[in-house]
Order: sequence, then structure tokens, then C-alpha cells
Amino acid sequence: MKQGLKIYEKVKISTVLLLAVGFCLILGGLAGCRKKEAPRTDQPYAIAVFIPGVVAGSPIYEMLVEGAERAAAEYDRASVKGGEGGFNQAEWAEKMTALAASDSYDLILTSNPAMPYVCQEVAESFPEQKFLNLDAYLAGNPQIQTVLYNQVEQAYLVGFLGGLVTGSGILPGANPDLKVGLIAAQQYPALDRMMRPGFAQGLKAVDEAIEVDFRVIGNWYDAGKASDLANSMFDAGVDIILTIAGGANQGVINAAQERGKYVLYFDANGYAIAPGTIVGCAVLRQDKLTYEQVKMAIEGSLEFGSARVVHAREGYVDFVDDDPLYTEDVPEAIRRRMNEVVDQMRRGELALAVPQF
Ligand code: RBF
Repeated sequence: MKQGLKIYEKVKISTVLLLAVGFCLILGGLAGCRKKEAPRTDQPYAIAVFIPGVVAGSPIYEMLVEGAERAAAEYDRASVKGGEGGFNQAEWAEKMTALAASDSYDLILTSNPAMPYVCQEVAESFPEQKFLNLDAYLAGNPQIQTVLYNQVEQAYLVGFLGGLVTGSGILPGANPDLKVGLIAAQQYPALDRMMRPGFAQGLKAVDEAIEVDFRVIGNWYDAGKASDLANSMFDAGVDIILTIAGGANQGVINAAQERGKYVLYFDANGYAIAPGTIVGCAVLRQDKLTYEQVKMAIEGSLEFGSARVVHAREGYVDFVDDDPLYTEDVPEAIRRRMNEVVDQMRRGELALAVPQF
């Protein structure tokens, strides 16, 4: 068994060394390839951002890059290189292995709840490599630090707003059916255990009778399929949809605009994408969290091996209620009730538990 594992590792490492050259080039990292040191405050510090997907259209990845660049810009000795892993999830481990094998980076920064498993696999082959994985939870691996967002709270916030919109007749495109949509790119544990329950809880806090029509696209880029799903949901009586689909979100938004229906947006402030159609945005402060964590990494004070959860009461999860596209387009009757819930959550009076990961 052990022997088998060793052989597998040898094969994997030689494949990986070849791949490393290619990926190093992609990252423009060849010139910077150097021997790694334990982080010291007077040493150069090189960060590779590994995007599991593509940056464009996914605000959670845009914020990751922005936060890392902002942190590194404060230090002459720090540098950031970005690389996209693409949409073929089966290739991520290989591509990240190539990064570690290049021996060029003090830190590999990545984001999404599936990545701890990839980081863990790569960490085993490269025991000196350190990883920072946001939007994820894994405790106890001394090479990896993770931070998870409380997405029960994030989804509750847009759920409550969806509950106020559907069936209320306050917004012109709402109908009397108590049906709300949720379109997801793919199914994964954080969606099933945090986002779906949080969304349902928020809806039901307004009216127990509200039903959720849940559909899955199958990838993070197919806006055409997202549009088809949204249209069939509108046909079935849905008047507002929460979309968690990265680049495919645009399909849901286009369909809602054509049909005079509504969208709840996730992760970033998206009101300006479709004013009057996007009526609520539950955000993650991934830019702020990345900035803070990367600064700590550069300064050598990041606690690898630790995992923590950040909540609305700390400001890392929030609802955007100060954008004029919200205050001017969403009627006061809805905003007043929404404000109460948002304020309670910000103060920590309404705190929702995250399930064990
Ligand atoms: N979110 C995106 O916005 N774009 C993506 O390409 C993307 N890919 C993902 C791939 C996997 C395997 C998983 C588990 C999640 C992915 N996410 C993506 C979702 C992201 O981590 C987060 O859950 C959502 O953005 C909601 O906050």
C-alpha cells in the first residue's frame, strides 16, 4: 500500500515538474523563481493567486485578486502573480501542483470550499508550501489556513428580502404566487448546508407558505442555460430569483429584465448591473478579508493550521442598503422591514449558526 503510494507520488511529481515549467510561464514566475525561506520581515515574499475558474464574471474571485494586490502593494518586498485554473475542475490539482513544484511562491492563495482538498493533496507532496484558502473550512493542516464566511446569514438576508417581494404586490412585477427561485451553478456542501437553508429560513421568516423552486445549471459559465432555467421558473409563477452562478448569473439577469421580474444578487454589490431588476445584494467582504489575511502572511503572523468562521456581526457578511439604486428603486414599505433585520444581524442580535464542517 505504502509502496504503491510512493510510486504514484513519483509519477505524479515527474508529470508535475514538466507541467511546472508551463504554468510558471503562465504566471510569469520564471524570472522570480528562487529558493523559499521561512517568512521573515526583511525577505521577499511571493504570492501566487490560484483562481479555481476564471476571474471575469465571478465577483468572489475579483475581490480575491483585488485584496491580494492591495496588500502586496504596501510592501516593496511583496509580489503577486495570478493564474486561472479554468472550469475543468479535474485539472485544478495538477495545476496547483505545478505552482508548488515551481518552488517560487511563499504562499498560494485560493478561494472556494472545494479547494482545501486540493491544497491538502498538494501540501502532502510539498511540505514547505503554505496555502491560504478563503471561502473554505479545513482545520488542523499546519500548511493551510482557511476562513469560512457565515453564508447561512448571507442567504438569510436575501431570503428575507425575497419574502417581502414575492406575493406582496408592492413591486409591479410580483405576482400573488408565493414562489421564489434559486438557481445554482452546481451543488456542493456549502450550498446545501448553508446557503439553501439560510435562504429558506429568511423567506419563511416573512411567510411560512413561500416555496423555493431550486434548479442547477451544471457549470459556472453557461448563461444561456441559466436564462432558459430562469424563464421556465418565471413561467411556473416565480417572480424573484437568487442566482449563485458566477459568470452564468448574467443569463438569469437578462431573463428577469426581459420578463419584468427580479433578481437577488450574491457576493458583491451588483445593483448597477441591472438597476430595478437586481433588488437586493447580500455581500461578502472578501476584498477586505483577503487584504487583511495576506498582510498577515507577508508579516509572518498568519496562523497556518487554523480555521475560523466570519459573520455578519464582524462585517464580513452584509446587505448593501446604502446604494441609491436600492434606496431609490425598492419601495420604502419593503426597505423599512428589511432594515430591521439587517440592523439586528449587524448588531449580532440575529445570529445564525453555521453547521459543523
Ligand atoms: N463562484 C463563482 O462566482 N465562480 C466560480 O467559478 C465558482 N466556482 C466554484 C467551484 C466549486 C467547485 C465550488 C465548490 C464553488 C465555486 N464557486 C464559484 C462558489 C463560491 O465558492 C461561493 O460559494 C459562491 O460564490 C457563493 O458565495
